[in-house]
Amino acid sequence: SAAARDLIPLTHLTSMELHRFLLGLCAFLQAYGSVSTESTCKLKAKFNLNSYKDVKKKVTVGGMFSVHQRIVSGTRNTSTLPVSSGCEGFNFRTFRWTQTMLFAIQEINARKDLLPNTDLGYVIYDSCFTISKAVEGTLTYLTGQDVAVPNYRCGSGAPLAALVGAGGSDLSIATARILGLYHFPQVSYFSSCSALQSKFQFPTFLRTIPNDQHQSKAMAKLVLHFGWTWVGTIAADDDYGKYGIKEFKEQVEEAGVCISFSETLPTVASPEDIARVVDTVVDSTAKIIVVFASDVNLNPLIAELVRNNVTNRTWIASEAWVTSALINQPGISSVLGGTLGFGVRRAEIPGLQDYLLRLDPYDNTLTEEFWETAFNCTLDYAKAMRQARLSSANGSLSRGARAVPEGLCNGKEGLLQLHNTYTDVSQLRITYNVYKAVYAVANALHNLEHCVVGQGPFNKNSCADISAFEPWQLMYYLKNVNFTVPHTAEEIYFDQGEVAGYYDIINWQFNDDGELSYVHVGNYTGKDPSTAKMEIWNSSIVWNNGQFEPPRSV
Ligand code: TCR
Repeated sequence: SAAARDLIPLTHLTSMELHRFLLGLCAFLQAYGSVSTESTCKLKAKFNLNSYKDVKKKVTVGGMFSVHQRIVSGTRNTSTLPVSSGCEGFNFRTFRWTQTMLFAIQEINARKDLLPNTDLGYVIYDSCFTISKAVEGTLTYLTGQDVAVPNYRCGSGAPLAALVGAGGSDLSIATARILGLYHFPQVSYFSSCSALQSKFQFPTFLRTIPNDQHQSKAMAKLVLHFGWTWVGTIAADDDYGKYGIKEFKEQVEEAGVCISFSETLPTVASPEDIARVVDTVVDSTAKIIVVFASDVNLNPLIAELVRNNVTNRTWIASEAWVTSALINQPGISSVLGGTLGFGVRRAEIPGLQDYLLRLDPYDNTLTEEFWETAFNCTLDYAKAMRQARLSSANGSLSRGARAVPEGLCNGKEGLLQLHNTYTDVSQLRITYNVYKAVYAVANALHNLEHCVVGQGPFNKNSCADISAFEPWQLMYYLKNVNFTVPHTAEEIYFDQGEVAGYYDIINWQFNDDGELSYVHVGNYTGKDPSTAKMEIWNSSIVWNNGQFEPPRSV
């Protein structure tokens, strides 16, 4: 119908359409009062209350992370006041990323040589892997209120610096459109989709994760390196998979490689979809299969391949599943041994693990939820009492059980012994991107603060004022930032908002007990594709079935 055709997803709007939409929304909200939002997903704005608090300037940095996996599907009741939906499914890995942002801010605030006269505060939103939540968070952030009204900010609060976020590319595409309208910089640590490279559509978007174009080129180079001429491809049915595999195909076809099959994996795959892909893989003579998909989408397929014992294939993994704990399940060794894949740069961040372990469970609602989920307990005495009463036979409890009801935790439980993804700092890749993103913002602010009067970059050589700058002024500094990351000495600068494409080449090697280790067998560096360099240590690679000779493609 016509009405259904008019419904365009927010991510598909052009900036102009979005601007009109937001102005309309703004007028509407102002005229009618607004929908109340329950801001459960927002971490409070915080500053270091140190002794300098009176002399130091303050700037707030925004962060957006998908700490929860989804929103709660509420009832669509239109007879009561609508509230913003809550989120569920706590994710320990993304929670580690939020804490890394706080760690970086703390580190920067303690430094005397970086932003010495300014204290960074933060406000963090949970985008819950959902576009509507990401948009809501962005509007709330821009307006500085719990209610999202664009173009309207009240309160004397510290100026906003930039948004670090928002998670996956679909979320960043939505938030970057809104932030772009207000010339507001966004630095992403996770959104790698090549669609985000358009400066026309996303003028204020920058990222510390390489554009996936580099990865597609790296995959193509790998295929050509081993002389494979007959390959199959599997891509997730989302922007990540579709753009990634499209560029890979363009690259290899140009070089004369033939594609045996190209399958897409639906995001919500039915058993029939999975069976179809398995059949394709089994029926094809291609022995090399390139997969561009996230671990969540790929997992059901892997399980089915294992069930059908589809061995003797070499898998080429994209960054989204190459070191995934989700894929690494018992029984995969015969299917996935010898996999080669690409991981974004890994780093050690000294002090981070200590910081993660020092987490105060009572700090805010997210830390509380983290603790209760991790230890499967409740921090709330009254709640524990209620539950204990409910589960006891006659509703009465012994004195001991009343003092410490079962299921109560005290916040002193040992985090390290838990072996939780949150405290696992062995593969800091995206975490390191978060760290770099915060440092990029801090360095840009530092340069803004240290602008020499009369030699500034703005109108009539003027400077911006750190306590009242405009977002576009910070954008100037972010675009031109050039710094070395502490501890790793990596040099970071943006070229059209992009960083250089660097990847570790990772080989999956299983020992006799079926334990998997990710062995670093090479590197790919591509500032621009023409000067791209791939280094690969052939002798360190163990191929599938434990062989040392590379497979042939047919
Ligand atoms: N950027 C992807 C999503 C993604 C992902 C992952 C998902 C990346 N790495 C690892 C799951 C696991 C890289 C995006 O949407 O831009």
